[in-house]
Amino acid sequence: MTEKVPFNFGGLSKKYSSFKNARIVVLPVPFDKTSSWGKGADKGPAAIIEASRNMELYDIETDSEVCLRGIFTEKPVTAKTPEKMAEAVFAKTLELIKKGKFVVCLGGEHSVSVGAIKAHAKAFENLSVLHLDAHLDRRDSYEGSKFNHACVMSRAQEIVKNIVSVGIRSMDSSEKGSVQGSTIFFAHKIAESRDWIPEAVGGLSENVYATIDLDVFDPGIMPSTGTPEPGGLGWYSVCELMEALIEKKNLVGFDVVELCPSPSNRAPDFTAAKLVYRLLSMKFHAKKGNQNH
Ligand SMILES: [Mn+2]
Repeated sequence: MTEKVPFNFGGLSKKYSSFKNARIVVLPVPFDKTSSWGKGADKGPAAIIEASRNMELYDIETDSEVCLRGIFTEKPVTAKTPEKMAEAVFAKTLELIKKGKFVVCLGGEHSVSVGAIKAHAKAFENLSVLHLDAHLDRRDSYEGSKFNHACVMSRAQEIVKNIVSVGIRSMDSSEKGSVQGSTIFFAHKIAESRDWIPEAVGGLSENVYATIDLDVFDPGIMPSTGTPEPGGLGWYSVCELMEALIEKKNLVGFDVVELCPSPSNRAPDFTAAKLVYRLLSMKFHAKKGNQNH
């Protein structure tokens, strides 16, 4: 008799995917109500989980198998409006943190991050946010909603004071006034220099939540997003930044959002899954990560 493999992140056996044994929880939030252009981010979490079942579970760079810490895949969080979604993600995430879990939220469109950021801000003192994105997402409201994906970082700014945005290469002129007090690393500046990583990490407080909109990557490797923008970051730039972050600070949780899967190209789904797994490998391998969380 072969054991039936459940639909979980990494395709793990029961031992490493049960809630009780898991240090890590993957929380799928298949939500796409406010996308402006390409729809389909609601199919993102399932595509990431499906791709993750085909990954090698040994991470070369950290010489580790983070799956041995246990990764539980939660039931998807659903809601009808972005406001209700923020509340539902907040409640679920906080509940998981209180049970000692490290939570990884999978979007869904970017508005799903609001609830996750709020929950981490409540659980961890003096939280700052590292925001990876092509878009600034600082409109106050968009298409009649304050919870539109284009406003997510304005809502985040109401929760945490310190936000560092990286990879930005698209914004509205109305957003120029909204960036005071935050640090922005524009993609064209990143392309010119390599000093930006210590600077970006240095601008964050000890406890950091990372929100990763996959369109931060160049569409060459990540074409499956609702609003792809040219001139994005490469795989190793993002990994290098996250490695420096995890070494120097306490990464308390993260989300990966905005995958709009395309059935004709599975590579971006795999890239998203691998990103999640690489970040977990870094986090639970790093000395600092082990001590603090
Ligand atoms: Mn974006």
